[in-house]
Amino acid sequence: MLSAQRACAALAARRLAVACVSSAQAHRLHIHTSVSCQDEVKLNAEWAGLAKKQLKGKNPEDLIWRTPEGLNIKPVYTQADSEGRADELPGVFPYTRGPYPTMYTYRPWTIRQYAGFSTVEESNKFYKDNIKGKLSMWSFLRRCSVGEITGAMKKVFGEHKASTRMVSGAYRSEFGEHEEIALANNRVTEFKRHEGRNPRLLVAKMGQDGHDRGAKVIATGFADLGFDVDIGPLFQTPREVAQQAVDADVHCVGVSTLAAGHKTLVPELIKELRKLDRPDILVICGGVIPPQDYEFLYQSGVCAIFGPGTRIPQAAVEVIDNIEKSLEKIRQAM
Ligand code: B12
Repeated sequence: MLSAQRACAALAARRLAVACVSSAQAHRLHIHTSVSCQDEVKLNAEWAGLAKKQLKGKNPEDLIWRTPEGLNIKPVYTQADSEGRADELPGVFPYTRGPYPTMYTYRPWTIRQYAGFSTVEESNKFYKDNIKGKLSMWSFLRRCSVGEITGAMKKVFGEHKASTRMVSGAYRSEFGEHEEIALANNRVTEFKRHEGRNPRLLVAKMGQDGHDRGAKVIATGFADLGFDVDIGPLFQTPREVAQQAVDADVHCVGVSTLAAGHKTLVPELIKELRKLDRPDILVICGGVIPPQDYEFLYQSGVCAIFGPGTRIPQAAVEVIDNIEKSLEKIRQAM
């Protein structure tokens, strides 16, 4: 992993000079003339000769990267690539270099702000530092994986810590008084009468999945219905989640998963709970999980799965059903 990170950083650094010079051209060429230039990818002959030598005979054309959108990204751009094309400026029609003349000079990107990760100021600082640290987006052009890039950036900037605050009452006040809510509430009250405490849920995010809205919505909604809810930080390992679940003595861990890590991380979590001698702690999943993976998760020990559009009161009742069934089984086995 460490060597992969180093390789990622080194590759990005090595390529930075070339990429920076060529990026504006690449951007223009590929966005502006996307389809027409698809099949005429010509490498600079002199560079190709040098590269071939350095690559010990391998074909430099193998370094042309075809993006998922079907664009060919060359390893090196020269002036010849912009021959016959207008020398465009940002803020000038057709705006291929941005709609405002100074947009990217003092406000590089605001993606992180858009994504709710930080303020505009923090986002810009992040990207400026990022570029200074030579761990920029160009790593993507070198086909580094998200994991490698994340690892390399983490070494320089530390890890993003998202707030795990819940907004109490927000769900209920939005939903209003409704039969479904009353039913779920009654079930929680009944549960407490029977078990001596509220049903307790740990909402967890594992791996590199930063989609935290669903987790927050679920945590807030379940808490409003009377559950005791713990919410874990982003980027936990299965072992950390299992430990937190055991420490908090929850009835159930609710994994929110939207970045395709479910088939690895969820079975791992179940294993860790067993290792900690708490196989009785239930595991449920929610988020964007392809339906064809549901059976795999059930076979791994997950007891319920909730996809996009989940109605929270119904999910809460289903979770209580599962917890009650499991507690009953344990009692019968004693
Ligand atoms: C917003 C969003 C983002 C934002 C996230 C901001 C944030 N702070 O959360 C940003 C822009 C950062 C982002 C980035 C990425 N995203 Co995105 N993103 C989305 C999007 C559009 C909406 C997700 C969302 O917030 N929904 C609203 C919440 C409330 O809904 P929900 O999470 O589904 O939760 C509901 C249910 O699923 C369920 N639920 C969820 N969790 C739990 C847990 C429990 C216990 C229970 C009971 C129920 C439950 O209940 C909730 C209420 O109904 C989805 C597409 C989509 N329509 O789902 C793509 C999507 C999730 N993203 C996707 C991808 C690929 C990415 C990136 C990898 C893109 C990239 N190449 O960089 C990155 C990953 C970054 C990372 N490290 O995770 C893919 C994932 C594909 C997959 N699963 O295989 C999706 C599905 C888009 C797509 N169709 O391709 N993304």
